[in-house]
This record gives sequence, C-alpha cells and structure tokens, in this order.
Amino acid sequence: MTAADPSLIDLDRRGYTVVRGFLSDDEVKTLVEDYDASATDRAGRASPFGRRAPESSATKAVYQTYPAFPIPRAMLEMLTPKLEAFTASVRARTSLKSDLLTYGLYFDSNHLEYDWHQDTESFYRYQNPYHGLNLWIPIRKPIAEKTNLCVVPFDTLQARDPQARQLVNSGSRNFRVRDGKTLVAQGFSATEDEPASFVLSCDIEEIKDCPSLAAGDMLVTREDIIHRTQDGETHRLSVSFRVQPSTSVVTRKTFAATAHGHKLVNMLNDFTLYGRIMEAFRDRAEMTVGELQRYLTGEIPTEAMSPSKFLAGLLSFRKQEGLISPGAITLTDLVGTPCSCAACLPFYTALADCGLAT
Ligand SMILES: O=C(O)CCC(=O)C(=O)O
Ligand SMILES: [Fe+2]
Repeated sequence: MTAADPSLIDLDRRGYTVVRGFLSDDEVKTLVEDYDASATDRAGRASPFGRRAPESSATKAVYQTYPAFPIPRAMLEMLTPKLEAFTASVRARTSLKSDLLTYGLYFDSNHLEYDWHQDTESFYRYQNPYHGLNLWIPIRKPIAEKTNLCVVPFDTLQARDPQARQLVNSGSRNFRVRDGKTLVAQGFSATEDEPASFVLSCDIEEIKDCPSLAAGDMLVTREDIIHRTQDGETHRLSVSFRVQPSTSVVTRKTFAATAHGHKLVNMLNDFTLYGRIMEAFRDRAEMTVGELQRYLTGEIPTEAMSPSKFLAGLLSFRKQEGLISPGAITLTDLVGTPCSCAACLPFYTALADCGLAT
C-alpha cells in the first residue's frame, strides 16, 4: 500500500481498513518463534485480580479480562521502521494523528475469545481512542475465513442509529445484542447485572464485517472501533501494535473519573503500570501522550506501587478534581453500584486494606 491508497480514508469514515501482506514471511516467523519461546513463562500466569469465567461455563474458558501478552521491546524495535512508515501514510491521508508506537500484544485464541467491546486498556491509558491505531495482524492463521476480528463499520452504524455518534472517540464499553437491538454498557465485560447506558436501535451482528485474513495481512482499526473475536474454532495467534497521538492531551480528571467498579479492577490488574500514570499526574492536571509514555516506559522513574497505595492515590485525585465530595468516602463514591461478582472480591479486599469499609 502507498500513501495514495484511497482505502486509508476508510479509517475516518468506517473506522477500519485492511492491508494485505503487511508483514513478510520472515517477520511472521520471527514473531511466532518469539511467542513460542516464552510459552512456558506464560503457562498458568494469572493476574491477581484476573477475571475468568468458570471452567464449566463453556467448552473452553472465556476470559473476561485481559490475558494478552506484551510483545518484547526487541520485537517492537525490529518492526518500528516499517510501522512508522505505515502510520506516516495514515497521517498523510486521514485526520488521524497517531505517530507514537507505544506497545504491542500477542493475542492467542487458545487463551481467549472476546465478545463485543470497545477497548479498555488503551482508553484508560491514552484517552484519545479516535486517534489511536490498532494494527492487528494474525501470524499463525490456519484458515483465512476463521478466527478473525469482527468489526462494526461506524458509517453503517451511524446511518442505522445516529445515537452511535456518542461511541466515536469512546472506549471501555461492552455490547449485547437483544431482540434486534444492541445494549451498550460501560466497562470491559458483559455481565448480566450491568445496566445498559443506552440502547442502539439496530443489531450490530447484522452490520458487522469480518475481513478474512491470512498470516501477515493487517486489519487496521481506530481504537474506538467496536469489535469481537470472530470465533475460537482455530488456533490463531495475532499481534496487535498500538500507535497513539503523541501530541494529544491526557488529563488527570479523566484518569481519575469513576466509570465503573470493573474499571478499578482492571487498573488493579496492572497496578504497577497504572501507578506510573498516577505518579505522572501527581503534580499536574494534564500532559501530552508523549510525556505520559516516558513514565509508562520507565524512562522517567516512579515510586513503587501497591494496590492499596494505588487506591488511596486515586481517592485523593478524585477529591482534587472535585469528582467526590471532601466528606466521608463511601464505597458508592468510589465504585458506583458495587459489583457482587466473585471476580471482584479481591478488589474489595484491597479496598478494605486501604481503610475503606466495604
Ligand atoms: O485477538 C482477538 O481475538 C481480540 C483482539 C482485540 O480485542 C484487540 O486487538 O483489541
Ligand atoms: Fe479489543
């Protein structure tokens, strides 16, 4: 693809496009070998606050949190020139400002199948999903028509229901189809007890697109795209490179805002990383994505974190930003309606550790 390829315009209009044969066979092989070489390190590694459906609930476990594995820096560096050349062509052809390769993940269909969602982690970190890119590339792909990503084209969705406008540049939502309509809820995972924040008048299954990809083909999406795993029928491995807009602004208020109890659970899943964001905001209310990234990579060192320290810090940010009243703090101030699912229990333990009655 060249910078003149008109399909890049689809990123603004539809939210995604496909680039065939983006990675060479050698690059694919190197990534697969890297993933396989560290397979034993990953075996049985569970996040302390991880959420996982009971083994009995499906033919295989369906994870509801984020069992994706970081791509090592050396692999990112190997591909940086190629990824940067591509994102420069995106900036030249669209309104997107993505210019900073921030991280990469391996997604293995043996470990997960995701239901409909807008991404959570990159939204919490970088706050600008319209300008964030997900470069999603299968590297082990037994059957082109299977185990891809399904996406909902933004132009079709907005033509069906103009309310979908509010999903542009949003993140951390889940979607459930009921009786020809789509329920939109906050948070990463769809649990039946979560109230929908609004209802789209169409069925996103009817308008979805699931481009068939071979190993090395690339699905390029904005990070606000609504997407899900197509199926778990084949053992597919993919890489997902995340590119952010370095000059866009992130604010302490957005970081600290209470969206949902599950948001805190997700942050506690990775309190070291989110603790770095907290430290970055300690003395200022906003910064650019580029500056934030220097904290996230450890280039600017920060103090060690613990779950309790993280929660205490979050509480003080919320007071500072006027998100909660300065008086007594209740659990509801912190998480909204408490979640009673078993997976959230460790979270409530951490709350008790930081002195909050549950
Ligand atoms: O690889 C998958 O099936 C899910 C990937 C995903 O949700 C993502 O890249 O954000
Ligand atoms: Fe995702």
